[in-house]
Amino acid sequence: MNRAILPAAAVLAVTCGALAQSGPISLSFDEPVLDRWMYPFSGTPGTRVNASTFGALGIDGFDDRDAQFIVGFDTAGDIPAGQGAGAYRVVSARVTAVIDNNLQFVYDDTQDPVESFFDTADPEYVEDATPGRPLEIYATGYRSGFTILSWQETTFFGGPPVIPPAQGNRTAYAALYNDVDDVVDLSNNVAERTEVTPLAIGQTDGVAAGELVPAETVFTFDINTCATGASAFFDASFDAGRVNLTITSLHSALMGSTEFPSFFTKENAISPILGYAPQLEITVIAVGDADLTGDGSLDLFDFLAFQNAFDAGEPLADFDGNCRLDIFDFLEFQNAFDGG
Ligand SMILES: [Ca+2]
Ligand SMILES: [Ca+2]
Ligand SMILES: [Ca+2]
Ligand SMILES: [Ca+2]
Repeated sequence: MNRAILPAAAVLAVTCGALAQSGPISLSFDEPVLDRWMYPFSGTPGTRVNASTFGALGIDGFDDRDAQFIVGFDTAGDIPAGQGAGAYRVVSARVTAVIDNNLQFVYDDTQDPVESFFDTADPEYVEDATPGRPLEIYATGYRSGFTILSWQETTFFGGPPVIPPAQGNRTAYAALYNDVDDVVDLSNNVAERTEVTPLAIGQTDGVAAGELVPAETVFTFDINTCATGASAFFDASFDAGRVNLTITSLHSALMGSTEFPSFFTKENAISPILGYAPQLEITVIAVGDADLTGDGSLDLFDFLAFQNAFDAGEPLADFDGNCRLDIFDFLEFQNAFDGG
């Protein structure tokens, strides 16, 4: 199929003059607009200089994902907000976060099955086959009337708990977006015995899997834009003009254990100097925009860019946004091109 594209391109190559849309939009944020250690007993919500993530499994009154780390970035200045769902598709998205504690936890670069977090006496318990626990990143959801925009890093932790002192009540949480307005709290997925799929597992080149992680290790979360719920989450986020993501992990903090990750926040004095605040790089393109070269005109080079992206298996070529690359993407691209 790929070879057939070029002759078609030659036939269709025309220059349509200036376009309203601008091709791929690539953004790079050196720090978040908000970052929050989302933990019930933080005395300084939103302004702490670090944020840890850990679990509290099997303890009534506490969410399984007890300490979460929410990082938010304003996109409204670059990706026009208020366009509704389905206006943009994400080509790539990467969050980085830097560890601020030293040699406290072991690097695990793959997901662990939910059954590995069950009580060892549970009939469905399975042993964790990989040393350590992964760092995960999820979409963010809200309750108590808060929204993507109204929730702030200094917002109070929660309303009346389902189980005191703090279970099931956080105002913002790791979430699955079944739809833009159908959002599920994943903070208790182990108790609910539900397997969940993060948008990404944190990766690093600085440490081998199974080794202890030193301070200043950079973790990269390359977001799977085809993960369940990802597109609905980004639809809601771009419409609001802000992308809030939640880093969590299920390391144990029982019996005084400190064997869990802690991250630099933007408030840390070192963060602006060394670039240790959480960061986001993201590239999106308006749905139906055929100006893949982003030069404001449609011509042969857009066809070449499409073909190159298609051959490389890149999401840029997934023109109908269904997470498969096939002839229909070419047809959609050609229609968009013909439509100017
Ligand atoms: Ca903060
Ligand atoms: Ca593991
Ligand atoms: Ca172009
Ligand atoms: Ca497709």
